[in-house]
Amino acid sequence: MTLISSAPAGYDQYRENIPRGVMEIIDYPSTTVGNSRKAMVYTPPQYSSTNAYPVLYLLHGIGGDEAEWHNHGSPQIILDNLCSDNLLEPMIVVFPNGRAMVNDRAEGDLFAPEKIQAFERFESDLLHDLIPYIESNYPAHTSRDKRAIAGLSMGGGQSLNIGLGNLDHFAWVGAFSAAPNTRTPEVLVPDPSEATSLLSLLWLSCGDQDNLINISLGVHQYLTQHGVPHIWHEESGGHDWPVWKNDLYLLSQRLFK
Ligand code: FER
Repeated sequence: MTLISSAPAGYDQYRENIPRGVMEIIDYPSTTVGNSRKAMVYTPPQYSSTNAYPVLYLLHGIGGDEAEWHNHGSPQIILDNLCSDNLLEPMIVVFPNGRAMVNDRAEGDLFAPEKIQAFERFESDLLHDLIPYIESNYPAHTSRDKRAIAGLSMGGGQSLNIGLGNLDHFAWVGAFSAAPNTRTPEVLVPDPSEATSLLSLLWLSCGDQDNLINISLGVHQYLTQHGVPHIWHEESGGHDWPVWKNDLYLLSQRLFK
């Protein structure tokens, strides 16, 4: 399926007098890395610990860390506005640090082999450390149909690798401008009929000026050939924040519905 749309003007602008969510920084113990790791967590407007919320894990790119979305993507404004317009299922959004190593800051040679490897290691940190922490410290639903994973570029590749590789954990998977860490389509989706029956949403998007677009196109073509329902959203733009913010706006309102 192809879908052409973009967010309306003002979608990422702070509005006065609407209920607001809260963005906070957490530390969680990681058995995978062997230390305490940081993440950011957004809880929605009118959040109450007596409710139960679905959770989106939203991942950053190779130049970022757990604060990248917060620093560049105005996610709390976008999500608060969507909530205020009744377009969003209230959800918790977790912004992890996808570089699972002791020094996980985005510094030095970002393409060094051990740093690229740390993006692979994150799968274990997410599944064994962060998700259990979130689900025991927040009023989070714990079933696969209430868990989503999405991300930009390096985090888009991670979302496909981890999400499609663990369909017992995730029913909702999204990749914005997926990077070369993306596994080949045959490895991502070895069993198209299983993926079709388990996925509630598979979202792929990329800017038409992005040098990495062939990676997304390759996955899109494979999915099309094998009859796996998905959304392919090619939009005008490059490897950049206007595209990713638009993608968050469009994807988030489809989740958990
Ligand atoms: C690469 C080009 C880009 C690559 C990763 C990226 C692992 C990631 C870009 C980003 O996250 O913005 O060759 O290899």
